[in-house]
Amino acid sequence: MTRITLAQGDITRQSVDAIVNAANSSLLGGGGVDGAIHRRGGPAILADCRRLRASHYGKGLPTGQAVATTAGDLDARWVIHTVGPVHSQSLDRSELLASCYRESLRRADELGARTVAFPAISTGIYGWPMDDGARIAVETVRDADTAVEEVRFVLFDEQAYEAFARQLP
Ligand code: AR6
Repeated sequence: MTRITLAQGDITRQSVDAIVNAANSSLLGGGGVDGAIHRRGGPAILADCRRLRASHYGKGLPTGQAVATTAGDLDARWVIHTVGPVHSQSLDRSELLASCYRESLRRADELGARTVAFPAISTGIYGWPMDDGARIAVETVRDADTAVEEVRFVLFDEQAYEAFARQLP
């Protein structure tokens, strides 16, 4: 059974085996969580990302997939980068958002990570409504077949924290 816990604050301050990054397919950095992770984690993360682009992911990491790098100077062993979908009013991209959580946990299992911190993927720059993003995140982790012992959702502000809290019993 995976324990789901919530924390409010900056995900780059967490001590866990793996920190999940809400990246973009370039894997070369950006704003939001991605910017914060590269800033605090230092250049080793970007160096690993560049190696991935030069080898397996020449065209970038597709939406809904996940890949791991070093965590550099963060208090974690790995960063798992995943690319959330941009929210759309006309298309239902929920399955791609669910896939981010599922694929990140699959990578965590490959690595042997037991504690994993997730941000609320796609709910920032990518525009996903927080309540729906929280529902998809919690349902997907609850249904996942994983050896991860703790999934910690790290929410930046109180509104996000409350949205996730409403999804838990
Ligand atoms: N710790 C925890 N949560 C955070 C932090 C932090 N340090 N910073 C922001 N959030 P976003 P996305 C929250 O925009 O929507 C980047 O440019 C934020 O309030 O980081 O998946 C990438 O390179 C929001 O609730 O990710 C992509 O281009 C959530 O984390 C694009 O943004 C996700 O916001 C990805 O957009």
